[in-house]
Amino acid sequence: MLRPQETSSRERVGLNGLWAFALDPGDRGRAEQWWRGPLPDAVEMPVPASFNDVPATRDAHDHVGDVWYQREVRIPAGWAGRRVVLRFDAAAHRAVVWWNDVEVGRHEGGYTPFECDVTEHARPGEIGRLTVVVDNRLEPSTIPPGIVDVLPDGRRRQRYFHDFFNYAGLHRAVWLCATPRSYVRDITVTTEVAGADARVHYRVDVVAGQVAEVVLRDADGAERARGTTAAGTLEVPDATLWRPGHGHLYRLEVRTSGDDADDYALPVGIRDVKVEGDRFLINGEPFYFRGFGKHEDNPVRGKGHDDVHMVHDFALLDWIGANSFRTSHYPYAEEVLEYADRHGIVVIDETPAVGLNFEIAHTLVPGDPPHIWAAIDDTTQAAHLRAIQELVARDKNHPSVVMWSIANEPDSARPEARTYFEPLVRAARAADPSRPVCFAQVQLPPDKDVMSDLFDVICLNRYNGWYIDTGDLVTAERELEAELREWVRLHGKPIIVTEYGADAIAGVRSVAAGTWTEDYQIELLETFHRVFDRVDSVIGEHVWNFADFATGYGVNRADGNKKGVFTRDRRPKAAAFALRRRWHPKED
Ligand code: BDP
Repeated sequence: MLRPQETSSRERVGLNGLWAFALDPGDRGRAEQWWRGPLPDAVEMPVPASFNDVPATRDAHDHVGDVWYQREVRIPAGWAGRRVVLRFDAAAHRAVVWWNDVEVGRHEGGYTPFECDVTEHARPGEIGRLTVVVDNRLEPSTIPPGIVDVLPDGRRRQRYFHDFFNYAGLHRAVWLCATPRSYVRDITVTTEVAGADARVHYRVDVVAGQVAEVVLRDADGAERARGTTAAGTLEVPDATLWRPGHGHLYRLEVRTSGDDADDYALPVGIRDVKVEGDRFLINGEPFYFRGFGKHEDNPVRGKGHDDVHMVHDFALLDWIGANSFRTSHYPYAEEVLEYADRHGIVVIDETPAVGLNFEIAHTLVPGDPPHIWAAIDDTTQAAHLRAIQELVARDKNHPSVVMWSIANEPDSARPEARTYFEPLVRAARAADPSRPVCFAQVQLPPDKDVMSDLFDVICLNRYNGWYIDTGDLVTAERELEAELREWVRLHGKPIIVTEYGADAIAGVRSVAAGTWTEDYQIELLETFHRVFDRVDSVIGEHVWNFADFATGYGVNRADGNKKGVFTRDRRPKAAAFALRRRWHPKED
């Protein structure tokens, strides 16, 4: 699905700002048809933002179920005869949308966009009432999965098996867009590097019309290649490549034919990605991943996208010398990928399939969650498949995205895991044959894992010295090295350690380096680094985590997860300086 754009044929109006908002703990809204009039007892809620922490009440923070958003929208008078759609960049996790009294769309999956076509309902020049109900419940059949318990007093309690807070709501931008009736629905671009030259393969999907021309321009606007068909290959002699640290972008301008022609411009980075033996090649050059698993997480706004925080995070990545990150554990806002494209930051793009793991479920939630492979069924797998397809459909054209991670820490030891994942890996490859596919593997010895051979790169989340051999970095170093060498022996594939780290409370220091201190965090990272430097097949290190982040309640979490090398408000812990010395060896 293409991002909304302003072009000669397209307009977009941002619907961000303050909306009317109501929690619906008693499930009254759907029964009473709240979309038919003003929301009862509404408060004001900023969009985009996760709703949970804005009102400063426990009820909002812990709410489980529906919340309602509403605002008035004027359709510009000049939009007569145009196709008009509402575009939600995300609604976590399930949404239904009404324009006045008419339902115009619904979507499940909290981190991918959807459109509602209101052409037939919205009259140019008139004001309409836009109502959205967003349900934040996670069930065994959703991605990510969860369980909702109904307590004896009638309240609901949400359990989930992932270690970040279940922020929800309209936490990304909402748009009102106009296109011609005949319009460009989708563009797919893949690029191939051949020596100094390159090929740009493209495919344009037009609704009720035809492609007139496709023009590839360089950053200075100069035309580099041209086509006149809906699909084809553009030859680009002496191409300037997109590469890590250099986000060079071309523009693919697509125009349709006819009086009411559409026009769309897609940024294109020319690069190719391959796995060869135990190397990860970008444009034929071995690439070493330095960076983090991140989260979209900030005080008050939760997962609400914000350009200020985004640009600041990228500035800190630059300061520390990171060249890459993983969108753990869900697709991030499209603005983030566009920024990474422009600045040459490499991204491992992850689906929201996190928490498909019984062992971890046990440590994260009170009570006894059902065995994961018993609770998870074809419906979950179908939701997971949709999550993969929607991720690829949204992000396939971003040069920064070099690999798909289709899950984080699923239980990969039981035979059911292989049966469940095999078709999903096939589907990911079918959706995008141009990128490697991986999953982030939970701490599990290589001989116990039943599915890593299906994937291109071995991605390991390792907590030696933290969850395992806590406090004993001598054993951690020995065991980690032995394990990595076993992975090399069994698979011969490149290895990225996609998570390693220790919780550290900022300001807690110790000469004896106890757990939870800033000093132990550094020692643990350095222990891992010594091992990485000895094992040649390790081609990447992603520290867990970039910054401290909010989690659900838990006795092993102190106001959230503290494995950040920055605090939640982005102040560096001592580990940040240590990483900077490793990743920027020539600077102080
Ligand atoms: C890993 C998870 C990550 C957690 C991390 C931790 O992938 O989401 O936050 O452990 O426990 O298991 O800090």
